[in-house]
Amino acid sequence: MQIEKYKIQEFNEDNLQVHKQRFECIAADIANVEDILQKLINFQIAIPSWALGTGGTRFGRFPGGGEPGSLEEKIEDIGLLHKLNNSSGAISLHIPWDIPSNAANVKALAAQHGLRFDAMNSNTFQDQPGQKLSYKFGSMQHVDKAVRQQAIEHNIEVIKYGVELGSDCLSIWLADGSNFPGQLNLRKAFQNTLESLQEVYAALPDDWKMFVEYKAFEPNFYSTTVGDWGQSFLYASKLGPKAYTLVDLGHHLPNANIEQIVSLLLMEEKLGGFHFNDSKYSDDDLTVGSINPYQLFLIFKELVEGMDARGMNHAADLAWMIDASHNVKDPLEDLLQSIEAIMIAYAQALLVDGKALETAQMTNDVVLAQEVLQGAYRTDVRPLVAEARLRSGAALEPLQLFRKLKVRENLIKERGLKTVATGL
Ligand SMILES: [Mn+2]
Repeated sequence: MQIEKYKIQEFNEDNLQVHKQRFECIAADIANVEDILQKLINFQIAIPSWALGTGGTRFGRFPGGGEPGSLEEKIEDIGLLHKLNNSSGAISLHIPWDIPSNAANVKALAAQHGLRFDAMNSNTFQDQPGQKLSYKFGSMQHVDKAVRQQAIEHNIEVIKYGVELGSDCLSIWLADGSNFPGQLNLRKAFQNTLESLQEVYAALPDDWKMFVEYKAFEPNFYSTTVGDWGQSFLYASKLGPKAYTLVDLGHHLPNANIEQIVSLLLMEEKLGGFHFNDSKYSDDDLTVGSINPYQLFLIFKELVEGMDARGMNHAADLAWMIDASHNVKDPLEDLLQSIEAIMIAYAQALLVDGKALETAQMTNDVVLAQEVLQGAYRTDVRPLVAEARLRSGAALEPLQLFRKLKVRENLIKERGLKTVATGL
């Protein structure tokens, strides 16, 4: 399915008057509104190829219709999102779920939709058909060197696919760990993992980055070999300047202060990438901003402040990606909601009065510090985000237009009701 430009323009014209009133009302209070709008226009969030199909749990899966059955259809879906919001101009692939059979064609197709290839994701958390050795007891940590070697070679293969597609980073999440005390020698597991990562690191092209993602638990429930930011930071530090920590919002223990983690990683120049989602108990797959939007804002406030302190480009210097997979929502509608939540939190963070906050901090005025932060958080920035979309040719209200154009119904007509996205 294609969304013609004139349909977006028609929709925007119908909604323009109401939007303009709302926008002018908020813009009058913001001195640097043009600067903020440009930052919002520039900001792009990568969509992972596995978020386009209905997710499941270990209890079951209830697929929707019209899901993308091939890499080409996944690119088409992300192209639709990007057309609607102009904020999802990148795709993050997972190997082996999305092996490009013809990289040049795939790259050209993505370019037609205005998409580039963000981080490449390897997979040593499940066994593939025909795979020689099993990852049941881990991959890079495994007690058998041959299993470790297989995991290393897989990651090097992923880098090769990424080079062909124009990506420039490898994202590694390891399910490695143990389910019971005594199962693993924790020190040896760390050392084996480090040595394996070092071999992959050695195969990185000069201009590539490697992200080491951490996760507190699951699928292992006693120890995880890259379990928290401290362990990831340790690997990244030992590996070298091309290795960074990747923060996935849902991979922390309950009530962790993620904004502080982000702040310190940025300070140490070791924050590389970001996976957005939300979590209620200890899950990692809820829509970003759906449970705790204030935390998301506080994280963005640290990101903006920390990146500005180092003169970094918000849009280009960190890898931004959504990492969630749902079992009750239309995946495309969910992604539109996710992007909206991210843009709102980013816009609110850009509104924080840094000077006033610093003054409050330097005078220990705790009350004023809270007022400054919450003043930004409680501002309804939706008209700013909509204006940024309007100026870049996207839809004022992407979700509304998605429904108005009956995108899902059209995809079901094209692809059928019983398609299953690869990898899920
Ligand atoms: Mn993740």
